[in-house]
Order: sequence, then C-alpha cells, then structure tokens
Amino acid sequence: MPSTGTSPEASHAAPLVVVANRLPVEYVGNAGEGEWRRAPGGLVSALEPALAGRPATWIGWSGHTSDSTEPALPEAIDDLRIVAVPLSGEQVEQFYEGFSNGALWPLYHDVVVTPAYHRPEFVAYREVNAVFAAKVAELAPEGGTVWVHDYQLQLVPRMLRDARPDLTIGFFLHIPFPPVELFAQLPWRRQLLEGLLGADLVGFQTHDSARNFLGATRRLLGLDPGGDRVDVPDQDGQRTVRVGAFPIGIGAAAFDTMARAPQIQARARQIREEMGGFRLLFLGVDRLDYTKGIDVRLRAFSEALAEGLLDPSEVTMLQVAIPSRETVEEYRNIRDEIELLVGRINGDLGRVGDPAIHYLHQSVSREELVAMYVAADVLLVTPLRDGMNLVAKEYIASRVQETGAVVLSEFTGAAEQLQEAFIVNPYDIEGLKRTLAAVVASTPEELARRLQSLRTNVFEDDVDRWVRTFLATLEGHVP
Ligand code: GDG
Repeated sequence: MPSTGTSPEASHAAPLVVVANRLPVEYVGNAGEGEWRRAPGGLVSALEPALAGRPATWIGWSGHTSDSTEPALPEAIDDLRIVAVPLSGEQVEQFYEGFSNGALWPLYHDVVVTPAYHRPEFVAYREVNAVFAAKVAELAPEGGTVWVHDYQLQLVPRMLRDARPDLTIGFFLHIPFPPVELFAQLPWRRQLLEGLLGADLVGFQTHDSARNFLGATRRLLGLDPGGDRVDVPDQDGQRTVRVGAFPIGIGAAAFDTMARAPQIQARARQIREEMGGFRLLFLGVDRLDYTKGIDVRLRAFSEALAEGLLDPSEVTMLQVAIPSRETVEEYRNIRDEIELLVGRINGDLGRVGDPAIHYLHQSVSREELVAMYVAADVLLVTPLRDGMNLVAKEYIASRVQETGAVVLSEFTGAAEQLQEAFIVNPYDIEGLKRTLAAVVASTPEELARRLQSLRTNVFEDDVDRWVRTFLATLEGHVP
C-alpha cells in the first residue's frame, strides 16, 4: 500500500510518483540468499526530504532481469512504495546497453565516441518506455504528480499523457541535451522531442541544454519556443510546456558532517601517509566512462612531471575509476586505454614502492570516498562533457578545513555554477598542464578565498533546493 504520510503537509501535497530507470534498491548477498536494501546515495537520498510526509511511489527496474532467481522485492522501503518494472535479459541488452548507452549516451555527450543507431534497439527502447508508461498509468492516483527521470525514458511523458491526461508530468534530464546540429543525427529525433513535450515541465542541468532543446523544437518540429516555454498543439488546441535549467545539487550538510567525523579524519591521514606524507595529493574519482576525460588528466599530470612543471617529490596522484557498463564495448576499450596509460606512466616515472599514479579500478564505500576527499589537496575533474558532475560538489562539501582546489572542465554543468574553480578546457593539454602548475603555485590565501566561495555555492544550491524548486515549478507554486 502507498504510504499515507502523517505530517501536516501530507494532506495538501498531491501523491508523487517517481519514475526512473533504476529502483533505489540493491541486492546484497549471493544469488537467492541475500536481501534487498535501499541503495546508498543517489537519487533516492536526493528526493528523501521531498518525499517525507507525502504519499510516494517509485517505479523502476530492479537491476535484475525477469529470468533471474532473486526473491521478490519488498513492497516498500521505509515509507516509499516501490514497484518494479520487469525487464528481460534481451530488453536490457537492447534498450539499456544498446539504445540508451550505445546511441543516446554518446550522442548527448558531444559524440565523443561514435553513436551506434540500430533500428531494433530503438524498437526495444519504445517498447520498454511503453511498459514503464503503462505501469505509471495503472498506479498513479487521480490528479497526481509524476516525475520522470533521464535519458532512458524520454518517450514516457507523451505516452503517459495520452493514457492519463489528469496527471501533472515533470521530466528531468540528468545528462546534457546536445546542440541541434548533433541531435539532428538521430533517426528518431522527432519521436524523442514529441516524447519529452508530453511533460508539463522539462528540466535540464544547464541553460545551454535548455536552449539546445528549445532550439531543436524550432528546427525539427517547426514550433515557436519562447525563453522558457514552448506551445505545442494538442487535442484541445494548445498546451504550454515549460522548459528550464534546474542544476542538481548534493546533500552538502551530510558530506560536511561525515568529513568531520574522527574516524574519517583518521582514515584521511592514513591515506596521506601511505601516499607519500607531505606531498600534495591530486585526486580523480569517476565512473570509468569515456566522457570523464580520465586519460586527459593522466596525460597532463604525467607530462607536467616529465617536463619538470611539477616536481615528483612534491606531488602524487590517486585515480579511482569505478567499474561501469562493462558489457558495452566502448567501455572495455576505454578501460584498456587508461590502464595502458597508467602502466606506461608508472613504468617511465615511478620508483620502487612509489608509483607516479596510484590507480584503483573498484567501487569504494561512501566513508572511504569522503576520506579521500578529505585527504586530497587538489581534485581533478576533466570531463569532455558532463551533465553536472556531483564529485566536484562532494569534494567541496567535504573540505571542512576550507583548503583545497578544484580543477574543473568548462564542459561540465558544474562549471556554470562553480566559477571559482580552476576552469580548464580538457582538450587543451598544454593549458591543463599550466593550470596544474598554477594551482601548486597559488598562495594559501588565494585557494582559501576560492574554496570558501565554492562552499557557499554548494551549500546554498543543495539537493533539497533542487527538489523543492523543480516540484514547485511543476506544481505551479513558488518555493
Ligand atoms: C549522471 C550524470 C550528473 C561513484 N562511485 C562511487 C560512488 N559514486 C557516486 C559519487 C557521485 C555519483 O556516484 C557520480 O555522480 P557524477 O555526477 O559524478 O556522475 P554520473 O554517474 O555520470 O551521473 C552527471 C548526475 O547524473 C546527477 O544528475 O551530475 O553529469 O552523468 O555521487 O559519489 N559512491 C561511492 N562509491 C563509489 O565507488 N560510495
């Protein structure tokens, strides 16, 4: 049963349905013998404050195919009702690994690898979107609010509106929306635009993405968008779809609290000692994805060492590459490329017991991650394109001692907000090397000034504000 909520607001707020590719759960333990738990972090933590006191349902895929042997999901986790959309192994391959990650992901990230457009995969994408939409249509209460997330589900808003015109539908895209010159490649561009325009509000991470989307509705659908809206023809004449930038934030206070905990501080000291004591520690943390520019920063760092721009007795580097999408060929290729590079750099520049780059290809616990943030003097965030980049914000929130520096690609959504970071063009290796040297040469006062300003930004525009602003705009009241 849906949670009914007990706070005073509960009676005013319409029931909320969240729709995302993944449910906020994970299966812990051996197949058949483990249990389902709430997945740590992620969207569910973000939405938690907004869901409190409001009847809410989350609809998504469990991460396990319908032919697997795991026990059934619980009906609710805490106060949140969860409903699984079953997907077969073949659907996951075609819809998720294929169309979502092989076509949309590279296309929306500036074609940094070539997208593969396969017709049967789009058919699977449409089918799976229809399954999601049908499940929402079946379960959403009359007059409720539905918030659909991300690139895997862009057809859902239109399908849902057709089935349930009583609903208020919001859509948020977590990744960039590309310029129309790139988007126009997509054989199914019209279907995707029309799919998104089924929503009442379409939200993006940045103003650039919002503009790109509105531009695409003009160029490819012949509509006449205004600054933050576009009118679309409808059965009853015309509907207005609002469009805007809603940059996602993090639970900054939670990172701050964790970073202050004595055991995290102790672990951070230990990491520093194990990595060479007094040297400045450069850190990279990313899903191992070709969009993240991991290779770029490794090259810049190693060239700067080789050329004497950085002194190996003064600096060292840790790169954590979290395993990701390993069934997709491009991801296996980028892993090979990065690991070859790390091997070469350490072969050329390392010494016994002292590699130039410490490299981990594994997931780490949230505690370990925060200890790394606390330990590192400089965070390197160099994506070729990134919707937002939460790692940059998490590092800033964890710098409770108000020291540290962020080198940040101008092609991240975060760069629109975090202007006091050291902004770089990741395609310009020479410029990146110069920036690394400039960070090392900066005075503590200069670094502290920048970091304080970054912290103000990350704490003010936190995830709570993101959720409240999006929902308030969707539901037509000012936060
Ligand atoms: C997409 C968009 C946008 C990662 N590995 C571990 C771990 N993480 C956590 C990080 C961070 C999150 O995962 C990664 O978020 P990013 O924003 O850096 O990147 P994407 O996964 O590409 O996310 C992106 C985001 O959606 C939100 O809208 O910002 O642009 O691409 O929170 O901390 N956490 C732990 N262990 C790991 O090994 N504990």
